[in-house]
Amino acid sequence: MFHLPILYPITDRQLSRLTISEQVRLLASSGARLIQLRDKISPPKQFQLDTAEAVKVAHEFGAQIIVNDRVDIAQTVSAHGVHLGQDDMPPEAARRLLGDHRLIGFSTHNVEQAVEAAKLPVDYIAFGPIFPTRSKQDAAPVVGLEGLATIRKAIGQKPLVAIGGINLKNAQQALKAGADSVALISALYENPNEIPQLVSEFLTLQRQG
Ligand code: 3NM
Repeated sequence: MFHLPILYPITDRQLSRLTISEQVRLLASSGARLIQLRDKISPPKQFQLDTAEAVKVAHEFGAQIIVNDRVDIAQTVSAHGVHLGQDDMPPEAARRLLGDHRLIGFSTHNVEQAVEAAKLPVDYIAFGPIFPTRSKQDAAPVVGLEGLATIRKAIGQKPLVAIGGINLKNAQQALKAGADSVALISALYENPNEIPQLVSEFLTLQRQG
């Protein structure tokens, strides 16, 4: 089974005011091992170019890259995998395209979706938003730490990422409630100079399971 690193940073061009590869360099050189490239604004051509560059940077540091939404882009840049939402290409179809050696992550927002996801050919399940978030425009209702604990029980051993409003103050609680990993956007990018320090602090968190 895929082993999720405890920290799962996601890029954000607006919040960080950095290019995708600048973000990846800062994150990977500070110890992040798995990074999701997310860019809801750039046209596909730009995202493709940025992603190709970011994959090269990640390789320098031995970090793995997951591409948000775009199975085709993940494939052409030989990313480690793709992260899909409920309205993206279904995971079974993505698995047929990507084969068994690439990672597929899948977003879920309630118990039904998570239980369904656990039966799909996905390597990890993301669940959220755990807390209120301003980084996703069409975020589902907040599920809370209780919701997270329920999902942990419902999906057995499947690798689980908590997402939405996670920061240094509440990350340990999310891990205690059963997450294997915490996904972060806004907690990382208030001040790009602080990214290395923040990554180090998040990396001191302890998995509970
Ligand atoms: N997905 P922040 S919440 C990208 O609930 C994303 O699936 C979510 O950003 C989900 O760490 C979210 O700034 C935004 O709250 C996470």
